[in-house]
Amino acid sequence: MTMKTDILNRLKYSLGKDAENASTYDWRIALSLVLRDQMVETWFRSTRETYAASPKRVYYLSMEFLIGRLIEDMIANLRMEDTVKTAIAELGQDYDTIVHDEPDAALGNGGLGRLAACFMDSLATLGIPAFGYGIRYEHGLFEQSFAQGQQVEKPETWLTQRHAWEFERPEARYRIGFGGHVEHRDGSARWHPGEVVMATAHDTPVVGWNGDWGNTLRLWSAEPSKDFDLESFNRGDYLAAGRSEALARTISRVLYPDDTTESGKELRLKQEYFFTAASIMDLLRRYLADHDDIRDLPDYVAIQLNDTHPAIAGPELVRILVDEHGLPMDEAIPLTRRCLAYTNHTLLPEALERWSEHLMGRTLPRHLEIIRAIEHAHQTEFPDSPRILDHGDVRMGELAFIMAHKVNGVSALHTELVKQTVFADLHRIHPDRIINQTNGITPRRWLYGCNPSLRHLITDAIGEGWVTDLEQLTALKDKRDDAAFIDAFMASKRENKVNLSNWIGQTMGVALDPDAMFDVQIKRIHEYKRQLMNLLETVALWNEMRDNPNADWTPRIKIFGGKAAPGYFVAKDIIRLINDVAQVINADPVTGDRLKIVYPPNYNVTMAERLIPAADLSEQISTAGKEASGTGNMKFALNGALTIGTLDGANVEIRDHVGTENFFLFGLTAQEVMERRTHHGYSRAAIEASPRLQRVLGQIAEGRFAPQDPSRYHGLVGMLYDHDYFLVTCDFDSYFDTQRRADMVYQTPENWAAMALVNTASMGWFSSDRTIKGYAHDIWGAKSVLSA
Ligand code: T68
Repeated sequence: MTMKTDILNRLKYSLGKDAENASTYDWRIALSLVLRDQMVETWFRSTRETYAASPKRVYYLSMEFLIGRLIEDMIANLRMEDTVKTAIAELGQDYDTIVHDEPDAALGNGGLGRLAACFMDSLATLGIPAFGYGIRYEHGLFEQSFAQGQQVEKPETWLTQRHAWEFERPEARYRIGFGGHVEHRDGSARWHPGEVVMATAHDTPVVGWNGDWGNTLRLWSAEPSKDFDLESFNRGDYLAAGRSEALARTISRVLYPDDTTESGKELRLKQEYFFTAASIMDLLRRYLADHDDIRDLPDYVAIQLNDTHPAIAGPELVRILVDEHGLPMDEAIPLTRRCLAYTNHTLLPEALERWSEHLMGRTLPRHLEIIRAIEHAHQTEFPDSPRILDHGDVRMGELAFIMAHKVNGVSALHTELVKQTVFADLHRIHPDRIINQTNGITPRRWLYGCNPSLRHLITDAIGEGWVTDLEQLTALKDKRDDAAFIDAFMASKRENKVNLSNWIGQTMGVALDPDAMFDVQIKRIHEYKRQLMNLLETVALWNEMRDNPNADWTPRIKIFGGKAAPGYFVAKDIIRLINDVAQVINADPVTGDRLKIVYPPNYNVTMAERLIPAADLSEQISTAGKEASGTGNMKFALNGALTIGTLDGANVEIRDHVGTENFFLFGLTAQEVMERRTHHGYSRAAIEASPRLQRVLGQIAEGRFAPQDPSRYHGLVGMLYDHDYFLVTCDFDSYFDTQRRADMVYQTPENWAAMALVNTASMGWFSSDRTIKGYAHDIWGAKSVLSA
């Protein structure tokens, strides 16, 4: 009753619309504002309790927060689903239409950004006082479409609509300096920046389960500083004034579509410093408001660096402590270290950030001096230490490591490899610093929200406690021999597959058989993730179906989703090849409904929420040793898909939890991969040993899938023969055979379903609540204020 009135009031007083001429957009914003009002109550209460308890606060610094839509999250966390649905129906509107009107907040590239979003959800649900700090990009990750099979990028424009969730905070504004010079006098230093940009805060409340606790996601946007502008303006140089204004705004204009390749752009360094400096000033202001001694900072402040992107936080905090609070350098460095911790997300050498000393000196002259001081102090204590400054570059990984009291990897295997490879020498010097925190996913979005049919089934069987205590899913293991439950479990999956088929039919015009195996690979397109191997296997299967059309083939729908970084040409070739092959195979009457490839464009969080609940088979097939963790792998298994995967990243731990008999394992191990690379001509040898693979590569090379342009894929095929760095060729046969094993199991649906159920039942440990408890205990020393 009041919900309905509240929505109408918001429509009238906040949007100036009446119900007669309100659009879907108007209804959505009105509803969002009503929900936001509800959250504010929680939020204020949490803030009051935090101030009263004066606990240690967590600050999660991340260049990326890949949030997706918020409306259903908010409705679920506030437990208002029934109320909202009733009100919307009474208002004569369609709930799904309104909910689906919200654009994704795509302020991230992939796993790293999505992890940050899951962590925010868990921090709020656990009642740990925390801020997420990042950048309010005007344009998030580009929009992808396909033209003749090729990826086309368009700017993404989520902010052209009103972002109903946020509060602008004009009072939280900071001056961020760049360039200029450093003045040294009487043993102290003063930085005089040559350029100043303003950082303005925009707050989105993040409310945990049941509305019990609310934290803040504070995103900074860049604006010109008034006085700076005025100077040129007063000189009558209006163009210069406009230029500096545009330059300032550029800093928060776009998200780098980087995903693991470093662009080395000056703007990127400026973005990193911009949001890090604003965040540090903000947290220091909060600290100093009720503490006198800056030396107690580590007792109240834990700063987590999500990868090296905010690693300039080390030198920045040291700078403030030394230049503004007068601490000696040898006190400021260890004090800073006690506040900072660093999460590593990759071993790929090309993804480890380095900045030239020249660029660093030009952009952040005082920070370069401090980095030299940090280097000097560390080198004095540990003469054999690897260097931060190396061949004229500042290595951000080494800087982050040396300035952090804990460094963590994101899966057990990844952490071991971090110790053995990228940071082997630093690990010898600091043997207690590297620890593991295996990634997790929030069950609120990745089961409760995205899979209503399974949610209801589970809650009817074991109650609702699993939503905040995911290990309770273990109770479902008792149901694996319960025929009625298995039937219901299969019916839930089928319902999701029918929904997905309808959507694919409507949006892509491809008809899918919901009884076929839905085999899904969704993630960024990258050579190490080996979408190419999946595609080659598809072509091989197609060949064999055509050779033997009357055999009892298990029907398959191969679903791909993902974007390639705009400058990553090999990845873009792979996208084009998938689309070319899809055209040929989907038109083949011999294979017909038994084999289809679909690649819906513009994969994002919302699409993942559609695809994951409908998946039977989850493709986690990276070259062992390359995927730091993966988190999609967890989402699929939680939603009852079986995994076909290598011993890489968190796959290893997923397999341990679900049982080796419920996981389709194939391929070389990380050790074997390293060893195989030392063999001369390993890929050519692998191809020669596999007639099946030879045939597929022959077809692609002779233009079977691009008849108008037969040489289109010569480069790609040639690469597999000559420098197949990611060992697609070496793992191909083992992958193909394992796929046929999956086919066999799928032929007996109850067996498949029982295995899938054990997967769901075994995934409790992969909740991001468990991950966050690990960080809180092992790294931050932070506690829940809720349970206190
Ligand atoms: C991912 N990294 C890992 N990076 O690849 C994945 N990089 O295995 C892991 O599960 C996930 O992090 C969470 O730990 C990324 O997503 C990026 O997106 C990225 C962005 C900019 C620069 C470098």
